[in-house]
Amino acid sequence: MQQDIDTLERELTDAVQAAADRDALEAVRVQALGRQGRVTQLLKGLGAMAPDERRAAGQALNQVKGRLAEAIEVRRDALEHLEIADRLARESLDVTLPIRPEAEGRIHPVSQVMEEIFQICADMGLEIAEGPDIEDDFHNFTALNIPPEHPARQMHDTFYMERGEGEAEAMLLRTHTSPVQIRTMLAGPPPYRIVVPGRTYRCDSDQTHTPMFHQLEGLVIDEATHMGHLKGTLEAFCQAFFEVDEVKMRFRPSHFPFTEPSAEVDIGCSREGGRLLIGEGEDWMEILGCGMVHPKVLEACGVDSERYQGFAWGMGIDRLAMLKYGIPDLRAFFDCDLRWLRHYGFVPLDMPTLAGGLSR
Ligand code: 2NL
Repeated sequence: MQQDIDTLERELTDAVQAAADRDALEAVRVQALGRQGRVTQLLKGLGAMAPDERRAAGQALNQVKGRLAEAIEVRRDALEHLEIADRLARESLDVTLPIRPEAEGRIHPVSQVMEEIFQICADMGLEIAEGPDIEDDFHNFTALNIPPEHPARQMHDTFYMERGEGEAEAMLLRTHTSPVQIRTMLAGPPPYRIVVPGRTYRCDSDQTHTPMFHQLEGLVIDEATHMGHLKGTLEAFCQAFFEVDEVKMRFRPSHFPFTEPSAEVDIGCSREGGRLLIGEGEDWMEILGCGMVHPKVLEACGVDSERYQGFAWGMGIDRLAMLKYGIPDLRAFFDCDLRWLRHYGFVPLDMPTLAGGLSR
């Protein structure tokens, strides 16, 4: 009996040492000490023995059981350490390797300029508002003091949708982003401080016009907002956008149905040596239109024009992108030509921030 027990202990101890991982070790433990295990079976067999034999064998078996349990415990610890050491070796990083190659994709100049404008406008406390591309006549024209017979409706070269069944009038593709300001004013009480970026559509196509283009408009309405605020806001905007300390500006009287008085804004520039320099010089370049919001527009939106007043402006984002980044042809903007995008596009991770520099 004693010899059998010795042999069993040696066999099982060897199996414990040979277990290559924790699953194998667990299998050995079940095989030795589990309910059907070999040591357990022997312990169960003690009852059939003579009392003397039983005591000796019982003692020996219990000692073997204790030593095996201990050996399993020790082996489990060792295996755990081995696994950790193995993972550390496998998962080590060589921090001296070069970073991944630069991303292939590029940010479109229109997206870049929009992002730059958002940074500037957010810093001025303006909120971004958006609305639908497909509009109705009221939001696109009537509420903006452009009545049905107004020549501006023709000037705008509007794309009309087909009139749907049961619809009193045809829907249209918005010709400017102003309907979003109308919707904002109709949705709640003043004050309003918003900028509205988005796609706009006019049936027009040549070197400086595409049927779809991008606009940004702004609207600031409060009780004491005046033309000085308009000039200051636009001057600060232009300095930030063109990233210059001083920018020469000129406000020329103009006319829009939705503002009174109205102005067009030119910035100083020079075109010496074929290079366009913005902010200074003897030439002028028109960049936006603006004015004090017409009382009729406020009233159409349920805003008391005796108490509230303010300014609005509008500018073409595509044109701003051309000016700032020296891109000559507007039509190439929407050709989806990857070679063009690689040349004029921006690296995705170089996002514009005021603190980091808009375009570096
Ligand atoms: C331009 C001129 C302008 C506005 C847009 C506006 C909007 C509302 C009320 C009053 Cl809801 N005005 N927008 C005002 C003046 C000029 O755009 O040349 N855009 C490219």
